[in-house]
Amino acid sequence: MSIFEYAPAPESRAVVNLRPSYGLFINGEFVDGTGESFKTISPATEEVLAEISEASAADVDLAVKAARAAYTRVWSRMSGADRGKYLYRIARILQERAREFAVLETLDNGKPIKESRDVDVPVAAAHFFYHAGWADKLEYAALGPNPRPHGVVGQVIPWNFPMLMLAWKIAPALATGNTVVLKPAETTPLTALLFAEVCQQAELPPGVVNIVTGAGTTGQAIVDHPGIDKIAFTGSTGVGKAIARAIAGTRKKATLELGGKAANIIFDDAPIDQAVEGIINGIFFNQGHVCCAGSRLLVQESIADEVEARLKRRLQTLRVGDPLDKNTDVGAINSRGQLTRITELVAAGEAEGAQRWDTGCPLPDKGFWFRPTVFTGVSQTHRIAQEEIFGPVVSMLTFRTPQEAVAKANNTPYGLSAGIWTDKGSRILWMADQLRAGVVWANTFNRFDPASPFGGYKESGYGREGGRHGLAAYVVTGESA
Ligand code: TAP
Repeated sequence: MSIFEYAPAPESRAVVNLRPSYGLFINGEFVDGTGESFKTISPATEEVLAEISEASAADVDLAVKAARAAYTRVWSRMSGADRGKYLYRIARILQERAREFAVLETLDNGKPIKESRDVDVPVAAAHFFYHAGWADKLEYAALGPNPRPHGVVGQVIPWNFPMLMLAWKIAPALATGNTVVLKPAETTPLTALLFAEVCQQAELPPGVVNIVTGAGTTGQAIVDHPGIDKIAFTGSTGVGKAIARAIAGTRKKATLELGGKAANIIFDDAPIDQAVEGIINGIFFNQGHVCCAGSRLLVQESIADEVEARLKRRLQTLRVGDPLDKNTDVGAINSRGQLTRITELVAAGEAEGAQRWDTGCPLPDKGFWFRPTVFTGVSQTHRIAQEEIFGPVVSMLTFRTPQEAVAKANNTPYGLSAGIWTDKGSRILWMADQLRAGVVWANTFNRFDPASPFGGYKESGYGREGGRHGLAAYVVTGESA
C-alpha cells in the first residue's frame, strides 16, 4: 500500500499528429499497400490509433527495387562524408522531434513515457550521431582491406523497442553505404512511419530507406526476396532459426539478434539496496519486454532472504498504469497475445511448484496489464527458469559459490547478457570471463551505448550491433570481385 497518492501527471498527446491511415514508404513516398490493411491499437486502452497498410510480396518487390536503384545510382557512389551529413541531419531531426517520437512510441507500444523520453528516443538519436561519425572513416575502422557495402539490406525488427531497434538497424547500414528495406513489428509500426517522414524532411535520396509494414508474411517476403544481399533480424529464436534455414545455400548474409534468459547474479558483498535497484531495472524496465532482461535472479544463499524481502518491499512502490503518466514505472503489456504468453508461463511456474508473489497493485480496467511478479523456490528445470517469459516476472534461484553461480548462469540455451553485483573487481573479471554471454554488466544493468557492441552466444544469435563490431556486419572486405 502506498504511503501517499500521486496526482496524475499525464504527458500531452497533442504533439502527435496521428493520421487515420498510413501507407508504405517506398522510394521516398507513401503508397498504398496491396495486402489487407490492419489496425494498430494502444495496448493501454485498446483504442484504435490508425489503419496500417500491409505490404504483399509484390509491394516488397517494389521496395527492394527502389532500394537497389538508390544503391546503384546514388548511395554507393556518394562519399562517406556526404553520407555522414545525412545521418547527422537525421540525428538532429530526431532530437528536435524527440517529444513527438516519445509520445507516439508510448501510445503504440505501451511503455512508460519516462522510458521512451529518456531512453528509447535519445539512444536512437545517439546511434545516428555515432554512425554519422564513422561514415567517412570506415577505412580506419580495422574492418579489413577495402570495406564496401553489401548492397540492399532487409531488416526485420520486433515490438519491444520499435524506434531504438530501427536506429540500431538503419544507422550502421546507411553509414556503410547500404540501402534498406525495413519491416517494423505488426503491433508497433507508428514510429517507423514517423521516421519515414524524417527521411523526407532530411531530403534523404528516395529509395535509400524503405519501410514496409505488415506481419510475419511480409517479413518472410523480405527474407525470401532474391534482391536482398543481407538480412538483419531482431526477434525470437524460433523465427531466427526459420530465417537461417530460409537463406541457407544462398549468398545472403545474416545477423540474428534473438532471445535471452539472462542471469543477474548478486553476491553477499554487494551493496544490497543498489543491487535491488539493479534487479528492478534488470527485469521490470519496459515491462520485462527486453531480450537482455535479468529474468533469472541468482542470489548468494546467505543473503537470499534479505534480498527477497527488500525486493518485494521496493516493488510495492512501483507505479503500474497509464504509460503517458510521467510517474508511471511499469506500463502496459504490448499485446493480448503477449499477455496470454506471460500468463501461461506464470501458470506453468506455479504448476511446477515455484512460489508466486505479486504486488497486488490495482490495474486499469481496459488494456493489457500484468503485475510485477516474483517467483521463489525456482529450480533450474522449471520452465520459468529456462524459457523467455518476456514480461514483468523474475525467477529467483540461489547459489553458494562463484563456481556454482557460473554453472547455473550458463545453464541455458541462450547467451545474450548477464549482470554481476559484487564489491570485488577481481571477481567481476573472473566471472565475466566464465560467463557465456555477449554483454556482462558489473554493478549495473541494461545500459546501452552506440559505441558498445551488443549480441549473443548460442541460441541468442550471431553477429554484433553497435560499435566497430557492428559496422563489420554491414561491409564486405578484401579485393572486389
Ligand atoms: P518475432 O515473432 O520473432 O518477431 C520479430 C519480427 O519478425 C517481427 O517484425 C515479426 O513480424 C517478424 N516475423 C515473424 N515471423 C517472421 C518470418 N517467418 N519471417 C520473417 N519475419 C518474421 O519476435 P517478437 O515476438 O516480435 O519479439 C520478441 C522476441 O524478440 C523475444 O524473443 C526477444 O528476446 C527478441 N528480441 C531480441 C532482441 C535482441 S537484440 N537480441 C531485441 C529485441 C527482442 P510481426 O511481429 O509483425 O508478426
